[in-house]
Amino acid sequence: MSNRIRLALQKSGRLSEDSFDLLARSGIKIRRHRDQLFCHSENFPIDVLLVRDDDIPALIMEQVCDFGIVGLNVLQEASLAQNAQDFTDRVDMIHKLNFGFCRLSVAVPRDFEYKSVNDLAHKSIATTYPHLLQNFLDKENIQAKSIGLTGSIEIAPRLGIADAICDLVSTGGTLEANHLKEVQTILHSQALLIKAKPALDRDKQKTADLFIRRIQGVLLASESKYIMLHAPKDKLKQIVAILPGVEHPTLMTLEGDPDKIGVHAVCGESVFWETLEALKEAGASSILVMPVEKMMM
Ligand code: PRT
Ligand code: ZN
Repeated sequence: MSNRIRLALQKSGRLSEDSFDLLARSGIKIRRHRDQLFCHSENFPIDVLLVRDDDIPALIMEQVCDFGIVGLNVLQEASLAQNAQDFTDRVDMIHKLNFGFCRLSVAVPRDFEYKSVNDLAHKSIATTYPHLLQNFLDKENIQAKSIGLTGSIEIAPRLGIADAICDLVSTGGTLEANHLKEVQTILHSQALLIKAKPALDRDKQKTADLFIRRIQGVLLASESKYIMLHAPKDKLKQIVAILPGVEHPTLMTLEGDPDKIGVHAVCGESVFWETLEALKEAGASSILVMPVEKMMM
């Protein structure tokens, strides 16, 4: 019985590079060839299927692949397009991945006088996300016409095809260039690691657990910082309380300086300049903050 698991990734697009980068940071080497749909890792029992992002939820649902990386926007649209219960029975969301950030928003021409969502009543809205849009309109109790388009949504109002659009936005540059303004956010999205829910056989499950631990380790490490400082003994409690996300710091005696103590800790949250200033204010000195490369709890 093979212990190899199969991962579906976007072949080429906004999620591809970050997805491969995440695998590389997890120590998983993948040799990619141009135009190849299937590639293998030499140092981890994983095979990668390269597809369009829209196909990834179905590949997981049908257990063609064990894992996938896809935007929440695509996942939720797919879920609403199916029987939602059936979908949640078959697809598990494992982790947010901290890349592919965007939002699904309604935008209208700049001269459209928009005061509230009620202004969308009886309007036509062009989108590639008809289910997410309809779900939003239903919740808001708005009757509007959804027009399904597959690309270049942002030019629909200028062509007279629709009054408004519902599309992904990240910087807002595309809306700006097309004289549109964002008026309503429907969904905040980022890339997710998803998994087929049904149980795997024992050997594959071992690989799957190892894979998830690797990904978690990378995410944990990228959010964490290692901090070292010297603290006056009588200020120790106060200084440790300032360290973000630290429960059990390591304390060390300092040779030749009996009034101070060395503090080493992994901060599970961001360490800002303001944190360093607060530490200094509280009496800390020789403060050093370093990135964490790998982590396993
Ligand atoms: O060929 P395939 O189907 O795989 O790719 P695709 O063209 O459908 O998707 P792709 O590569 O454009 O996006 C893949 C995923 O990246 C999306 O499903 C989102 O989860 C995520 N993502 C993040 C984005 C954006 N940011 C984004 N800005 N997807 C699309 N856009 C587009 C948006 O549609 C609009 O045209 O970028 C434009 C707006 O960008 P700004 O920066 O001008 O606001
Ligand atoms: Zn797509």
